[in-house]
Parts: sequence; structure tokens; C-alpha cells
Amino acid sequence: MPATPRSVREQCQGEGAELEPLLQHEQIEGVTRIRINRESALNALTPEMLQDLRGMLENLDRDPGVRVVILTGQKKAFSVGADIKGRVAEYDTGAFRDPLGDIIRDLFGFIGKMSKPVMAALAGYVLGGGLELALACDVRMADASARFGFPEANVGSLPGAGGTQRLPRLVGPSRAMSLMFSGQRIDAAEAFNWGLVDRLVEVGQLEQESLAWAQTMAQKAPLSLAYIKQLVYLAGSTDLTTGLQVEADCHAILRKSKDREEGMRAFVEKRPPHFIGQ
Ligand code: DAK
Repeated sequence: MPATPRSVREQCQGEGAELEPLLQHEQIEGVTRIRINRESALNALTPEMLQDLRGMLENLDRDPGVRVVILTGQKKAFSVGADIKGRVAEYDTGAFRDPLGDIIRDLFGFIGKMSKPVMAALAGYVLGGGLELALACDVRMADASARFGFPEANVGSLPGAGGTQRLPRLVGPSRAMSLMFSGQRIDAAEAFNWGLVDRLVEVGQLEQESLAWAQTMAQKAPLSLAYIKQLVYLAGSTDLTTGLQVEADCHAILRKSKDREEGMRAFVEKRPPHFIGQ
């Protein structure tokens, strides 16, 4: 796993501060929970943190013991987006090229290509690039404290990490534009009504409920989840005839998998299936 350079951590957590990883992860049976851990800056994201997250996800995608990934933050913030202080410093260097763009596109694209479900578990501020990161995940759970917004137009920018494309696909164009035009935030209940969030839980329940939801998924056949994920994303970028053809092909492939046979036998034998991802 790539290490965050000490200087970057010091910059993020304050000089002399006890250095903690800016991304923490823990494994609970088949579920890995990654926590963004930069509370002092409301989990503002630096390029180094995003690169570390990419490396972490790559390792988890390769690990057959990991069936589902949860990406979460702190109580006060999932993330307020890009680290504005760092970006202002870039203006001072006069750099024209924006290195963040490639890093973000690479990371968010990778989440969609991963063979495992990636769930965003959201509390507190979910703003700007933080909201775009949540949108790049496959499913979203929020607790009632979550607040969602795109403040980019306040500072002469736009949601450039997929926000203008992913949000309207989830909630429709006018709701998406209303959020982006106004820079105003919506609360968790409204986000749930819009379909931005799939599940809403009470404050204090997020850890437990997101884990329980992830564990339900982790018990399913891994190849089923991998194919379902790719087919659903394909639905957003292809015509129906092509999508149905690819779906039929994937279904035929799964029919020959060991887990499919195991799943059917387990049903008949009235026992839980033991899936191996083959
Ligand atoms: N970056 C750095 N530090 C931040 C920050 C941010 N985005 N947001 C908050 N902080 C820091 C504050 O500076 C403060 O640190 P200290 O001053 O204490 O050292 C600490 O977090 C606590 O913040 P506040 O004191 O402001 O806390 P409040 O509760 O009063 O207010 C707030 C919370 C979330 C309403 C406020 O902090 C705020 O408005 N933050 C800015 C949120 C924002 O504008 N986010 C969008 C960032 S722009 C790209 C694609 C995408 C992007 C970039 C490039 N390419 C394709 C190239 C993404 C851009 C963005 O996400």
C-alpha cells in the first residue's frame, strides 16, 4: 500500500501532531471499511490522499477475502471536497496543469470498474468533491446528520469530478441543476427523497447499519455481484438491445460457475451456500 509522505501528513494534521494515517481501514469478516481521517479539515481531500485511496482499493479488489468495501468519514464530515488551501497554493506556483484532474478521474473510474460493491456511508458534510466521491460509489447510505451540496459555483468552478454527469443520472437534471446553481445544501431526508441516497438511518446508527447492509451483500456470490455491477453501469451507456445481449452472455457464463451450482444445491439441501468466487 503506498505510504503517505510524512511531510504531507504533517501539513494535513499540523506540525508536531501525532501522525495518524489519513485513511484508516479495518476488516470485518468479508467487509473492509475505509475511513477518511482528516477531522481537523473536515476530511478535505489532498491529491496524496486520493492516490493512497486508489492504491488501497486496488489491493482490496485483488483480495478474495474482501467482498464489499465501505467508504466512510467522520461524524462531522464525510468530506468537504478538495483541499482548497492546497489548491490556492498551486495558483501561487503558477502551474497551469491541474494534477488533481487525472488523479480524480483515475480513482473514480476505478471504483466503477472494481469487481466488488463499494458503499459510501455518509454523515455530516458531503460537499463538492466529497459528494462526487460518494456519487462514484455504487450505493449510498446516510444518517440524518448528512448535508449535501455543490458549492463550486461560489468559487467560480463547477463539479468537475463527475458531479454534473452522475448526479442527474440519479436524481434527474432539474434537481441536479438546482443543487449546482444555488450552492445550497439539502438535508439527508431530502437527499433520500431525491434518490441521491439509497438508505437513510438515524444518527448513531450509520456504522452498524452500513456494516449490516454490506454483510448482506458479502454473503452473495462474488461473481454475481461483479457481473451485476458491470451490467448496471453498462445500462447507463448503451442501448437496450446491446445491454440485453451482454446480459444474456453474462448470464450464460454464470450458469457454468461453481458458485451457481453451489447456490442451487444449497437451496435444495436447505443450507446456507458456501461461495468461493468461481
Ligand atoms: N479545504 C481545506 N480546508 C477546509 C475545507 C476545504 N475544502 N473546508 C473546510 N476546511 C477547514 C477550514 O479551513 C477549517 O480549518 P481551520 O481554519 O480551522 O484550520 C476547518 O476545516 C473547519 O472548517 P470551518 O471552520 O469552516 O467549519 P464550519 O463548520 O464553520 O463550516 C463548511 C463548515 C463545510 C460549511 C465550510 O468549512 C466550507 O464551506 N468549506 C468549504 C467547502 C467547499 O467549498 N467545498 C468544495 C471544495 S472544491 C477537479 C475536480 C473536482 C474538484 C477539483 C478539481 N478536477 C477535475 C481538476 C473538486 C473541488 C472541490 O471539492
